[in-house]
Amino acid sequence: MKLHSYIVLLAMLGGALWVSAQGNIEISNVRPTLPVSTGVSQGYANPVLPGMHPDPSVCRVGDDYYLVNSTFQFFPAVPIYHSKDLIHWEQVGHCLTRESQVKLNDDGNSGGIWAPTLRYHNGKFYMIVTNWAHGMNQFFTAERPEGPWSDPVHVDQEGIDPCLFWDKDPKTGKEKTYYVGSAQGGILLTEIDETTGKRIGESKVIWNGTGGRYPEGPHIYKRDGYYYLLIAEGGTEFSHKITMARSKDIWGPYEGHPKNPVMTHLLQKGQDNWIQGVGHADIVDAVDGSWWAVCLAFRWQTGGHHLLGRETFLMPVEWEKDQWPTFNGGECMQSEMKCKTLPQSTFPEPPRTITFKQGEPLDLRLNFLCNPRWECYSLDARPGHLRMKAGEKTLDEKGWPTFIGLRQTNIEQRFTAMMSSDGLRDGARAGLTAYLTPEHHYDIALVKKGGKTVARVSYRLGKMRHIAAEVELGGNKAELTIMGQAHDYRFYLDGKEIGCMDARFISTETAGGFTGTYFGAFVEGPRDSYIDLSTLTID
Ligand code: 6LW
Repeated sequence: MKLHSYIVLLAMLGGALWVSAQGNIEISNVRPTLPVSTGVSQGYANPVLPGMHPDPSVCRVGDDYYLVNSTFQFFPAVPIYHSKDLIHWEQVGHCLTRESQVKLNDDGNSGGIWAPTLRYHNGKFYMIVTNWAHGMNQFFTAERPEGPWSDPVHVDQEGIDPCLFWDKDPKTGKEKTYYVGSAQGGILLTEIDETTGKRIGESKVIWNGTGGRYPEGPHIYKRDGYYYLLIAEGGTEFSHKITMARSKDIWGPYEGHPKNPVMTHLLQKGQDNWIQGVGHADIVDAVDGSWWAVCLAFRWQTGGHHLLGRETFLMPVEWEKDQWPTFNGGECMQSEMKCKTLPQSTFPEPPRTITFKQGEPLDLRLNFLCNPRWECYSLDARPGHLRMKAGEKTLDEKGWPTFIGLRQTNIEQRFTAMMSSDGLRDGARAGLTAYLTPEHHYDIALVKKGGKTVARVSYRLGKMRHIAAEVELGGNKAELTIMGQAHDYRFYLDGKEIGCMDARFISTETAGGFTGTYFGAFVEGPRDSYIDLSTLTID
């Protein structure tokens, strides 16, 4: 079947619904429902966005806050969240929902989309990002956070972790657009032509950081006549840190913050903290004049391993006029933050059970791997079900296996689906996976062999492939469950445990990369094999 995509812009009462349909699968950006205000203003829980939400970037429009994250090989790319208090976030869509914006097809684990920056300028949203699989640095614009977002403008500048900044030329009073990114071992600045993405003049390394490895993730702000540069150093692991410098001239020289690093947990006082790897921050001035930083960090589990990826955390920033800012009073972040906050405003929890209906857009939490092959997915084949057909790739391969999943967001979390083996041919495998990379995942799946169906628990650990359990199925239906816990994953067939495996072997420390665990449903094998999914439950 030929892949076709089109965009429909629909005017709706009280807002707009934007739908990009791919085959019969709709990826939509729906305006958020109104938040329920609780009015509380003391304390909050970190992370504010649990599960794989690294490299957060935040901006404010009036009293609304918006935030984006990296998504690597997952599609749609760059989720966009909305908040009224910086603590509670509701996803309003994805910035990149179509192939003309995001090509990921040749991409393996942790390639693709890295480190976006979100800004609001002159009545428009800008999202600039690195795509390793296609064209490197590029930016997109939108009138509304939920889109539609434009096609990319490619920026003629090497490097990663791009940020945009606008400033008036003091001599001419004309506005200039700057690109700042990480390249050549430092933080690189260049002026660009916003309409073409072409560089204007030379690019220059303006700061090398304080000597930590991988100076990266820069964001630039102007306050009280100073240009402030906020960056990450130390690499995105236990030695990660946030550092700052300022200058009266955007081109430098930059002097470092006297208290650098302004935040790190790589200190004695951070050694027993559950939260580690703090870095890659962005700051925002709130509507009440307070300042806040979002940053990434991870929560370790099972002996110094982390599995959920790098998550988004929030901390207060004190910033008096002409002074250097202080991050969280110079103290480490905690999972229970005790500080004055903006008046708190919550959103309804997303449903625990995801259903599939013809004509209804997919739940915004769901992702595919790379650019999906739309002919492998259908909402039309069987009402109330998502039919997933085996494609050319298996779960063990890079690229686009037939897969749909969502982030594991709690260390203790259960993922369940009801499956039937009716559509499976001999040699096919379909089920659920706790997935970090093509080489590191644990699966519970229905396998058809010699006319019989078994429920199989299997592990892929680098070069090792292991079948841990096979239980013959009585009928043609089964409820499969994966249960995440601090030290183990447990696997259940119709509520009965049939396998258990140490969590640490699919941790980032073991497997590497920048992503976090996804819970997904998949099918692989002979091309005429399929499964029909009616629900996916995460609780
Ligand atoms: C990102 C870099 C980083 O580009 O990890 O933590 C990389 N920081 O800044 C990928 O997320």
